[in-house]
Amino acid sequence: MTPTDMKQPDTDTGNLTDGFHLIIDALKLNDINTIYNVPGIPITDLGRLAQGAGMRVLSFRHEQHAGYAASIAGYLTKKPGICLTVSAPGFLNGLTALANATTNCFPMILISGSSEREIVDLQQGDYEEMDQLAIAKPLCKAAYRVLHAEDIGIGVARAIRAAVSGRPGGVYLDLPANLMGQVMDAVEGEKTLVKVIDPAPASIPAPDAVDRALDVLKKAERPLIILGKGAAYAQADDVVKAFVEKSGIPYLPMSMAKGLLPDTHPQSAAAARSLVLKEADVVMMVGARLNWLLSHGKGKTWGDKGSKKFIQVDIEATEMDSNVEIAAPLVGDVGAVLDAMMKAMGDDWSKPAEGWLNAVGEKKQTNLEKMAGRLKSNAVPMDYHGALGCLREVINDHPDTILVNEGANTLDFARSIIDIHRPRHRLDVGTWGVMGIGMGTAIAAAVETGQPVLAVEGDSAFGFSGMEIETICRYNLPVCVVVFNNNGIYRGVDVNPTGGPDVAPTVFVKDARYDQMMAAFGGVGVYATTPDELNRAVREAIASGKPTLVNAIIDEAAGTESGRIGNLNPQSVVTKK
Ligand code: OXT
Ligand code: ADP
Ligand code: MG
Repeated sequence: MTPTDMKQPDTDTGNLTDGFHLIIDALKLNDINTIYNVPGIPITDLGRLAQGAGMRVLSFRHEQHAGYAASIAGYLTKKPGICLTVSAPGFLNGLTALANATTNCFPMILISGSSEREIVDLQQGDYEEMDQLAIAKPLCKAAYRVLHAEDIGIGVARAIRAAVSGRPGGVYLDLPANLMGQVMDAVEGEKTLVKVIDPAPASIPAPDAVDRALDVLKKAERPLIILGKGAAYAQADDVVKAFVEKSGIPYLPMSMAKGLLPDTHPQSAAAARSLVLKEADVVMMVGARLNWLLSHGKGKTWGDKGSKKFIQVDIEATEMDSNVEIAAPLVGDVGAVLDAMMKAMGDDWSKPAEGWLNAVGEKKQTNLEKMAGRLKSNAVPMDYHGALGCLREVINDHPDTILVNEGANTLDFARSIIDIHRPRHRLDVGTWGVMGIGMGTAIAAAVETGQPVLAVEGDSAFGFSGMEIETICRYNLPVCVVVFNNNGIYRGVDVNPTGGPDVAPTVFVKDARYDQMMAAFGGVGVYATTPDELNRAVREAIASGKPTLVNAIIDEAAGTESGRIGNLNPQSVVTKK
């Protein structure tokens, strides 16, 4: 059915509207113009009518990827990304992405159609029966259900405000099937819509908190700034750069904060990570949490217990003291806080002592030199350094390209090897280290920014969302996927110790032709065995903007267990005879 031959609800008369139209009008009124979805009962017509009303409606092959796309759209735009699903199974497929959005502080709204309340609540076995609201609640920031057409405007407004205000996150909006068809007077309906005024009100730090933080920072002998993806999300790029440069303090970017200042910036301490974490005496966290990625702010990564003071800038007050004592909490928006700090610093701010800057510089130089030699590797089959060395040059030459990255070795090597030059140009597995974000993230990055996208994917990681390359081809998006094909998870060399017919649990089909998958959907598929072939294929993809998949053959023995986080694997101590 096309929008033209669909039964147009009585809105043709101009007097009536219905749930479908009110939902679309409520979103559009709030400048939300893109929906990431998988169609089906009861939301198929919602997608059709939304497209008919001028919205961009992108259909995926699986809701999880529509959800990841919506969440990254939210991260990139500061407006909630919308994922639309059918009831029970579709809703559950979208839920991983909703929970991931909440964990990563990305604003998104999962809108799911649902079955009839009267039947669900009596557990009478409705089509796709499930109490979706109850299931969503613990996994998101807020969850709402709308039962009456006249409440759609308020429901959408509440969802938007909950997603973007304060610490952003995932919101669930439950829309039962019979809501869509409810009819009401069009003029009255329009009056029920709500334009959300100032959805994320500015959050300004208290002046005494600024003075306290400045006091701590002034006394530092070996200060360090850590920039996290909250700082990138804030889109206060100029203020962040000005503050870092005025302070003269070395900074460490968390993975998705790379590019907030270009990775080539002289104050970047990325290549001196272990030294700065251990040696710094005052650490200023800016939109970053002291979670597992920072060893919870304690232990041997951080040197002697009690030897450090933390300043923390975060929009969420309860983040303070979550792992260690925060000597100077600065609760507020990154932009507002750093602006206030700069004003308070005045014109006579003294930069950190030479001794500290030199120590950081020397460590950095040693690591950069160590790396530089390995990046020239021309080994065939390729090792990670040889393959990533050439992708690093491609990004240096095309700094507007957005890098999407997942895998284990593929992730960890790419993070340190590929320099990022622009804010929000590196999107990855985030706080959970979740595999499967790849294609959804790449699609949303291309759709929301119009920039070329390079997705560097482990072969396992790619498999989680690989079918979405059809979506990439269908919408003709400028996405180049490079699959680092090492025949498995971490490595392709494990063997079944019993000698039985099954391969080891981490091993895939050898020499799989991922490139032919892309060709099957009309995209460009390239099989690359050398850094030269890889380099050429990716440059051509960026120049042409055509959907491309490069199957990059990597030495199956080159990786290590879990990349750089192998220490998190529990080890069996029992030897069975
Ligand atoms: O200072 P030192 O000397 O220590 O050196 C550091 C830096 O200073 C230096 N450095 C540099 N040197 C020179 N030049 C430059 N530019 C430079 N930059 C840095 O390098 C070192 C290291 O620096 P780094 O990387 O910054 O520091 P480090 O110590 O690594 O940082 C610690 C962490 C924790 C911050 C960092 O490691 C990190 O961010 N890690 C994230 C890890 C992560 O999230 N991993 C993904 C999960 S792994 C696992 O769970 C996987 N699964 C299971 C699974 C998952 N995840 N999800 C789902 C839904 N289901 C299952 C699976 C299935 S991975 C996986 C698939 C894997 O197989 P693939 O085929 O996809 O991938 P391959 O492994 O390639 O086969
Ligand atoms: P990373 O993984 O890069 O270290 P995290 O996701 O752990 O980053 O932390 C991001 C933090 O940024 C969260 O605690 C979140 O509350 C905070 N945050 C998000 N947006 C803002 C903002 N505009 N201003 C200040 N803090 C923010
Ligand atoms: Mg692999």
